[in-house]
Amino acid sequence: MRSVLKAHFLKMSLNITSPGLPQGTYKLRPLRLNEKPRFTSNIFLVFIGMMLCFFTVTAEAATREYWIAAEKVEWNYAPSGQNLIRPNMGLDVWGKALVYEKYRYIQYTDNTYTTQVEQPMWMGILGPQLHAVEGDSIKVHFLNRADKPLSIHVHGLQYDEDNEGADMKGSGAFVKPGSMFTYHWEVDSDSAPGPNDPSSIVWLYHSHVNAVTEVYDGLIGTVVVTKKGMARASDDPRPKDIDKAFTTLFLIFNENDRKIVESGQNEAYASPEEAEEGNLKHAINGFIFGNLQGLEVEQHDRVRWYLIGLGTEVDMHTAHWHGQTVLNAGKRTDVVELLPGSMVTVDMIAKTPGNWLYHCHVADHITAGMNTRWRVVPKR
Ligand SMILES: [Cu+2]
Repeated sequence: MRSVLKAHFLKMSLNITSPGLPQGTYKLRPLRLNEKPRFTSNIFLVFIGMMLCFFTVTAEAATREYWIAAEKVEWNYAPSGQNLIRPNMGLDVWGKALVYEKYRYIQYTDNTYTTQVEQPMWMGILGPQLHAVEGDSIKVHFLNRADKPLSIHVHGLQYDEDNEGADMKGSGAFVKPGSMFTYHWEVDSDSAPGPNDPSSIVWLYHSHVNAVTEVYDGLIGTVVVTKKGMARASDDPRPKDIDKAFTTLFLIFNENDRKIVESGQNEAYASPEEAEEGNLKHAINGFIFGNLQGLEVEQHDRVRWYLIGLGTEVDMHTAHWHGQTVLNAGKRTDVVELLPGSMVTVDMIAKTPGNWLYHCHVADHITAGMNTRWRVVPKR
């Protein structure tokens, strides 16, 4: 992750907003009746006050800049080739084809689009997670390196029609192969955590030229907005009151009609019905049957989970943690409901060490592999 700040503003404001007055109590002296108010000095003080306000506001707002390309990739739903939850049951029909031709959003360090920003393993097929603090702006320089027009449509942030990335409104809604578009989004108080939210919340972004197809393509990512005053530092917009955060997407990727990469572990399907089912990948972050790895925390860590649901009418998911409860908008639970388009942020403090199941609680989805594990290790 890389974010660019208007550093010169920050520096200036830090100097000005640190008046260096000694600590103590200051009393305002009322004017005596016959005393003439000292307008010059009062106006000067008001001016200084306004300048302080102006620079304080400016200091808190940053422009976070990101470089993202859409690219065609080969995606493997179970890189281990195994059912890591119930090994003796195998991958069933869902293992007959594992590698498909897909698309992803990939983050680069700068406008040369040469050095990829590494993502943790557990993010899987998700595009980069963008971060901002309430009051910030986000600029995304989007390069379409794929073979069809694509876009980025963001949920929850503020934008004008040119930056909607959808509905055929301007060039940002239809970025042709080989072309670029820079999206400008504002992160105001209507995009920030509300009264019942924790210190940060998650928003979704996805391609929206043909939204249905492009979500199944894999063109999905997230934005996390931190409440004003809750960021770790001016150059680190992540919330300061948590130790670790994970983002998990519950989506049944419909791979019917998509190209199965021949080099994958594919076998012939026995029937069209079997093919139909086998091409429905019941995935968490694009992995099935425990192949999503790396959800690991230390005991007593304050952990935030950003949950996303997408898909169609079969995508009624219920994310369930073993070994732990979460706080969802002030309510205690260990199951969170997700419908297509859902964005939910919940918190836990990791309590009991163990290698715990984390799965969708819908019976059909358990059978089809929408499960993995999260691990709590003793404090090092
Ligand atoms: Cu489910």
